[in-house]
Amino acid sequence: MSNLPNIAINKERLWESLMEMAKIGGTAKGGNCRLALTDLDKQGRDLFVRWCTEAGCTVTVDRMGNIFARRPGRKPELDPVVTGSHLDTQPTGGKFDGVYGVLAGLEVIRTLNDHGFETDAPVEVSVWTNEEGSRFAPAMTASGVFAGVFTEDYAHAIPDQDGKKLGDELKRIGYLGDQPCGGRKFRAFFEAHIEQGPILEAEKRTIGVVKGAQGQRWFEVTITGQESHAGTTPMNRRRDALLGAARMVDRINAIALAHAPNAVSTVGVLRAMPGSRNTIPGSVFFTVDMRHPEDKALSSMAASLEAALATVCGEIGLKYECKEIWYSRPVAFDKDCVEAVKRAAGESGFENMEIISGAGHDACYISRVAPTGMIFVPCADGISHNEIESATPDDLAAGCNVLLRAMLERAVL
Ligand code: HGY
Ligand code: MN
Ligand code: MN
Repeated sequence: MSNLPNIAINKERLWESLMEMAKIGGTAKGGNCRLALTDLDKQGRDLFVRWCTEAGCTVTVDRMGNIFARRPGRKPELDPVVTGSHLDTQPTGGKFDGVYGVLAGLEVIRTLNDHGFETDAPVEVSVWTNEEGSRFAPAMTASGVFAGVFTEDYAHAIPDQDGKKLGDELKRIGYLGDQPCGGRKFRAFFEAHIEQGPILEAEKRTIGVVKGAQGQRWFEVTITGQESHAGTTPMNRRRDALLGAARMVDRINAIALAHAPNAVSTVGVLRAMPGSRNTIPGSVFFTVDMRHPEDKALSSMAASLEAALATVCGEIGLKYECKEIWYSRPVAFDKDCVEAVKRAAGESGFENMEIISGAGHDACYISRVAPTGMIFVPCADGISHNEIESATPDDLAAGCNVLLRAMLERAVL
């Protein structure tokens, strides 16, 4: 489109904003820990709101704590072109997962301001509450409420492991907004994010044109045996819940391998009770995260999990309870948005390739209620959800320039 301005973002300013935000919840190893709705999350949100207000945006907050910073366009009656991501992190997260998409959106606004460029449609940058699902499970909760996947009551009632409820924590940090969550149309939604995997780096591409994201199923399993004395209980009389859980960890790994090459499965949390070195564990709680790009394969993995639990617990005389707490189906993004990202990358001269996201993102749920696309940039060694997560200023700027172009294509009539 020839009527688009030939403007570029400010690479240094984007990097400085990322490093400034990274000071909030910064860890000794150079990562970030800003768990959802903690005081540190509040500090990150407050800094973002201050920056957006300084950039002349009107900021609103909805009842799930989602933040929307709006830059007016010539035609306020048009639905906004929206970008954004999340500010909450994993406990040992990095400086870029989520934050990059939020601050790339702010950089788009700052760049438009620098050039005094007025779009036709309004432009908004959003922050989605509890994308990670680490403190409050499941993930992508607030974008899920916005898309009508979860009710607000369900989301507000989610407890963390200390029993604190998501809705109460929203109120405590002052981000229980007055706007209803959802029911608002977007002209388009674009999310910029680090790939969090090794493909772009291995293929030496700067931009990932994200066609969609794989499906996920999350389970919580409790295996119950019998606590008894580690010294006096003969091996053939034990009902050792941790032995059952240990065998299940290996089986869960084998289920992914049996659905190769695209399946992945992870046991991320495992708690053995009572947790005393000379008492045989009577109960073990663990989480299961299973993912696959095809729904059928994901269902087959879930069925294999159930079968393995019955076999393993039968062998050792244990009981089990397996609860599926989340199912997020595989997602295909809007073809026009995918093409807009590809065009923007090509016209900007960046080596790019189509890719399916291994990670979940707020864009996955927003794609249910708005035309949605995503832009990936590489991260070093494909490492993420790790304090050493890193990306280069050049790649981050490239992704932000592609975001600017893709958004302008939708915001300028
Ligand atoms: O787990 C995920 O895919 C995302 O990082 N929340
Ligand atoms: Mn993320
Ligand atoms: Mn993440």
